[in-house]
Amino acid sequence: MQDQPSEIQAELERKASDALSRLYQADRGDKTVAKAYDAALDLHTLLTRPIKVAIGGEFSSGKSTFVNMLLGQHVVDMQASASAMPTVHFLHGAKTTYRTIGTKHSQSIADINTLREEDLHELECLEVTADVPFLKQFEIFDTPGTSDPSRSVDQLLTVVNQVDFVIWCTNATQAWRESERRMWENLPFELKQRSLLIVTHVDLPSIKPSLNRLMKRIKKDAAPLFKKIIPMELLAASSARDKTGKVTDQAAWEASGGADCLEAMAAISIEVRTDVFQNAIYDLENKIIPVIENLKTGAASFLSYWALEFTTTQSRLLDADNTMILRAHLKLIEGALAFLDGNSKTEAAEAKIIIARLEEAHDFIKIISLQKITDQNIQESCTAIKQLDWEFKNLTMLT
Ligand SMILES: Nc1nc2c(ncn2[C@@H]2O[C@H](COP(=O)(O)OP(=O)(O)OP(=O)(O)O)[C@@H](O)[C@H]2O)c(=O)[nH]1
Ligand SMILES: [Mg+2]
Repeated sequence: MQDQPSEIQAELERKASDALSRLYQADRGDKTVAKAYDAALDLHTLLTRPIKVAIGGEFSSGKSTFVNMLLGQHVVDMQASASAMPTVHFLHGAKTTYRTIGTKHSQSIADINTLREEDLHELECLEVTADVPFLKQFEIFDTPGTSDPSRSVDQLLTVVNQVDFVIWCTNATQAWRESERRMWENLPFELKQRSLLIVTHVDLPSIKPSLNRLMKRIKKDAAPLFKKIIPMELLAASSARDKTGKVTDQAAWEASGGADCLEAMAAISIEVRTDVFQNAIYDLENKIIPVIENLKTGAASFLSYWALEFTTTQSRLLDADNTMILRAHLKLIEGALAFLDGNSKTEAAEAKIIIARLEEAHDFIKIISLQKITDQNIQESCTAIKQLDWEFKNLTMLT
């Protein structure tokens, strides 16, 4: 049976992760290893990055309501009028932060309500990070209304080059107007083929009785221009899930179009990634795995690894405090042991001696770290590390 794209994705992700940890422990002072490590890192990022989606549509078509529905909460609570808002770029972060991106400079903002409307007008974008699970999968660009005359350049056109697909919101009360069709015409063909058309406000009493007829008309005009067209009751979809995105009212979630919409977004996200599979497989087979299979073993590669890590640690510790010094020394030794574990397949005689010395020094520093920390025992730890370095540089004397 043919593997599903989601299974291929999981398998590639696992292989990229494995390769990354093997190469991380290897001697990255070696140019071939460093190159393979960078390739594995790029590959891992490519396979796991969030899919980027822009939300477009005319003035007041429900774009921001749709974004809040996806996020499960209002992340941007502003007093400024909607027409003054620039594009808002939502991405995942450990906490909520705001950053204004202007044509000339960017800056972090503690309280977005200190931004005046004229400041907002000058911005290219307002970047918002939030700890919302949905944002780990999708980055969102909420663009301001495209027929808003106060904005000279259509904001959607400025972000389309950065996104994987677009979700266009059209208001059911005047759905899929000629002005929308003309705007949509300007977008790249491939992007449109992956994009969704969301018909909002279908819960309104003026729309509900004739919804079937309306959808038939929209499908006739717009079906060839989108991947899928989905009618949505945005307010009902918002209240059908909790803050974490968990569905609390399944019937309402399905009836509102929320379930269809998220399913379609997940399918597009797989499709976008499928496009990188072939390159990913090629990179793994040609640039990464052969390097891993040829990783050098024994003392020579260890000594080059140690020299790099020792110098880096020493320079990092120049202004460090005492507890940091002890922790860094232990980490240096633990890293060296992990390196040998991953690379000394042949159990070279030197490797045995090196491992014994590393373990001895580790025990010694560990004991110090459990005592009351004084300048004197920090000094002893430094001496032990320097002694190790001297011994490794003069390894032939040891063997
Ligand atoms: N009844 C109903 N109201 C909706 C729906 N979607 C949005 N609204 C309302 O429509 C109004 C405009 O929605 P917004 O989300 O601000 O529209 P927008 O496209 O972001 O507007 P701009 O950014 O100013 O272009 C708000 O009052 C929403 O509450 C819907 O599906 N049903
Ligand atoms: Mg809006």
